[in-house]
Amino acid sequence: MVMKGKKGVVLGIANKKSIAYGIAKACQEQGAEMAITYLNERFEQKLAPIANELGCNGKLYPCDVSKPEEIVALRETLEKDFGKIDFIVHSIAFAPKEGLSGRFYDISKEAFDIAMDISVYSLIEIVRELKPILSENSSVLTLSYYGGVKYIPNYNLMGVAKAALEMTTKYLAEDLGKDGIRVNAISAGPIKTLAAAGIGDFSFMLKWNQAHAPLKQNVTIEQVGNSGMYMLSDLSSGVTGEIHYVDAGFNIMG
Ligand code: 0WD
Repeated sequence: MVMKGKKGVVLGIANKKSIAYGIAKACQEQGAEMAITYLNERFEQKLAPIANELGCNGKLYPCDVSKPEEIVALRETLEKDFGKIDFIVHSIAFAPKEGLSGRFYDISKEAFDIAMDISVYSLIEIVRELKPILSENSSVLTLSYYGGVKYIPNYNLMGVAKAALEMTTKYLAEDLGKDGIRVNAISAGPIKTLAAAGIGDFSFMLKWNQAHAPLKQNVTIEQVGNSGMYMLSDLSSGVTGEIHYVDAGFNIMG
């Protein structure tokens, strides 16, 4: 029970296929206590049974990261519930559809700003707002993808956002290390989720990854969940600023 006594918050569960659900489940199985958040009322009802299953005990809160006041409200609620928390999972990304297929040079400034705001800036804002309630031995985890390092067909705008997110992880790790806060990212292989459905020809990405990855498989949310749990636990106490690949080895291939 490596997460026994750990308390935290998980942002980015849309349903039971979400990567964040895999991470939350692994943490719960290892003894963690947590709150989870939902984007808007459309997700609230769907998430109620999931929150129950994860043992959240009613700790299911709204948090649309594009609304700063909802992040502030989340801190106040978490402080009442837990006092201090030990981990944050940021498993959130969004880009308007026009940024996820077609010609890259057609991307509008508006789409670019939205993608960077929700997928990158939100990590900085969440960490800053929740910092007063982060314990001195806490861990923050975000989710990236290889399309932020190399060209991947149709990943387009999200590739630029993931590149920014990976550097944000490193600069945050340096800045917060002195406060005992670790910040890491998992770069997961492609997984069929709601967010993935927005990416043009995603099924080709899955086939390509499976065919070319050393392990000849696509990863599951259980595999990403277990690695995420390690990053949030004291087992990884010497690790920060790391982009850890959980992709069946795909990234090593030439
Ligand atoms: O292949 C994949 N699925 C991979 C995903 C490979 C590698 C990385 N990732 C990343 C994604 O880019 C994202 O950062 O993992 C993270 C989680 O994505 P997911 O689990 O694939 O997708 P999903 O289950 O859809 O959860 C992402 C959620 C949103 O779901 P929808 O489908 O409604 O966009 O992010 C949340 C929302 O629940 N989200 C927000 N949460 C708060 N405020 C916001 C927002 N403004 N926008 C989206």
